[in-house]
Amino acid sequence: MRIGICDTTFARFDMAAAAIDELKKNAYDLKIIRETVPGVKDLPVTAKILIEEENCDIVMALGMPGPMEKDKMCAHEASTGLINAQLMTNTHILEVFVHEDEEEDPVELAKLAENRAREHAQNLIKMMYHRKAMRKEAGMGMREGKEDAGPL
Ligand code: RDL
Ligand code: RDL
Repeated sequence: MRIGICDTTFARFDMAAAAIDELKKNAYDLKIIRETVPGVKDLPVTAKILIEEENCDIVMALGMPGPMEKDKMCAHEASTGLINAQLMTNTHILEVFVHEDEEEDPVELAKLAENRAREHAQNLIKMMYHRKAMRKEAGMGMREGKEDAGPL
């Protein structure tokens, strides 16, 4: 399995390191190809290149939109680009974004970034290796990085 990881220098936490650590803990036969770009809007083409030129089976795109209105616009544009790249390549790109204003306290923001990266990495493992385990969680109100909402 070839797993692409793309992340940004804009982010204030090394989410890719957390994701890679979690992936390596949960699977042994994977090759990780990592690319770092300046910001979230640079992620879609990087993810597409990882799929088409580096033959990645799945990609994680990790980024941190800032707190300003223009940052949120950037994040939405990046998201749209990531969805387009998935549709163009018929390949999943897991978007792992942590908005800088999700937590006020930098310590809490770091914890959220670490946990969300790790939990999306666990999702990737389930999607690629244990599809039945993911199906078992259908409708369970799963969330990444914070506590699950849970089923109704
Ligand atoms: O292509 C170069 C940049 O335009 C690109 O890296 C942008 O994603 C950078 N960027 C912004 O220009 C911005 O206004 C980012 C943010 N906000 C942001 O909140 N988070 C980013 N990049 O990762
Ligand atoms: O690609 C991995 C995730 O980015 C993707 O599964 C998102 O759809 C997850 N997600 C959010 O990131 C979010 O901010 C979801 C919601 N909100 C939501 O409200 N409902 C979801 N997913 O099903």
